[in-house]
Amino acid sequence: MIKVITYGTFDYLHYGHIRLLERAKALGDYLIVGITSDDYERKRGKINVNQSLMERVEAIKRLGIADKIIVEEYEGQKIDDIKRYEVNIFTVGSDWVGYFDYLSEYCEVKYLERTEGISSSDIRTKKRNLHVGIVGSDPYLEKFYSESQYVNGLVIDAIYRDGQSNCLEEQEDIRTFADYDELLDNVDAVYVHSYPEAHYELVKSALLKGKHVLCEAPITINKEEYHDLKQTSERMGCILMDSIRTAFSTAYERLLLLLKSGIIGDVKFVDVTCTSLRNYENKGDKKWNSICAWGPNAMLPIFQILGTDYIYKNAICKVSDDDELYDLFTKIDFVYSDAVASIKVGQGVKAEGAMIISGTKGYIYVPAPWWKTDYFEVRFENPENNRRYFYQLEGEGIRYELVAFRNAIIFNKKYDYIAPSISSEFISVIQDFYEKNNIYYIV
Ligand code: C2G
Repeated sequence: MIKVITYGTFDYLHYGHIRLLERAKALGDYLIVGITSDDYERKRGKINVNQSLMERVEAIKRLGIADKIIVEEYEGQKIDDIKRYEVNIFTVGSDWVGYFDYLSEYCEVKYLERTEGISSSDIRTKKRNLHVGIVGSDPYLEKFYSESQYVNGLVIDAIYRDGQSNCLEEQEDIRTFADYDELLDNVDAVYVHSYPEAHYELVKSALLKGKHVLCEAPITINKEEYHDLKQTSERMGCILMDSIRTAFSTAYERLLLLLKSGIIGDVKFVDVTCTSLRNYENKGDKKWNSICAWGPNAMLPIFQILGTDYIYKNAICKVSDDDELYDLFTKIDFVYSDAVASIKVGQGVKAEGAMIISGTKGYIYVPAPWWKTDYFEVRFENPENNRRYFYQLEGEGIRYELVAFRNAIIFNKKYDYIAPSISSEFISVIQDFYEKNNIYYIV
């Protein structure tokens, strides 16, 4: 018996895949098909796969060509599989010529002509190419736009600048709109950066026109306005999503899962610091103060780990001399019935941007800049038991955030990376800052 093995993603199975599988089967008597797991896809940079592993397995199963289906989960697994299943021939399409020559040490390697004119990414893009507009003037939008190039099925092709910068001006495929309503008439969705005080009106206008919204957190600086926007998004059947890249980083997601497994026991203390020295080149532009620029990101792990039912908070702010609503630095302690948490955020002060989560059995240390980390350590009293975790994070998590936004729109997924109750609590804390409720000011 001649055993043949081949691997693939097989997203939206098409005739290019089927022709490959038919020719692979014809090379021998028994065909093993390895389908890449969702996790391994993301690890190897394929972030646009729309169908789940099970959907892709089912599609291959229904073809009836494969004698055995396996899941490819890690780098190097092909060698293990070839040995384990005593494979005679490895085959793959010609777009991979040369890439798998190393396998010839274990079996024959054959590259089969790729079928031209069809690909999963074309199918994904044709299925739905969302036109997205961006609102704002911050230099960050350059990075946001470049990251969007990695995402199938979504194109940023419109901008409304609300400040004095000329960001993205050199991008020919981005149309500049002087009127926000006109931009909304030409897109399916918007990414609102702008600045916090302007968010409510910008988001409301978009939702009322049936546009989906990804908004740089905080979505508003007033709890009642936030609930109004959430109700409007429900009524209009639109997605309203917080933009906090950390929520879409694999390392951060896995850290939360490890905590839930009890790896460090009961969490008793969470200490989070986020700072960056921002100088505003365009003086006319509205500024993001510290509590808005970093507050949601810093509060995210605290509310996701300990919840939002803290007994009280103690906030200390150092505001700038010429603008009492611009906090250079804010420290907030959240006191729970059986735990305490602390955030330190600053746009005018530099500190070590680490996160430490302390438990009754050990603690988790996330080095700076924790908010875009690909690495963390679980540490115990006996250092020999310490564990280190690494998860690739491309582009600070922006592309994963855009994939989640696109999928939420296309598949009408209600899966909230950030629960509305948590968004609402960020905003409540920020509203207290603006309304000077229970805030101690260092003058
Ligand atoms: N293929 C093809 N013609 C196409 C598209 C794909 O022959 N028009 C082949 C690919 O060359 C590959 C298989 O079909 O052999 C599956 O393609 P994909 O699902 O795109 O996955 P890919 O990542 O290319 O698979 O580690 C090996 C890779 O997983 C190979």
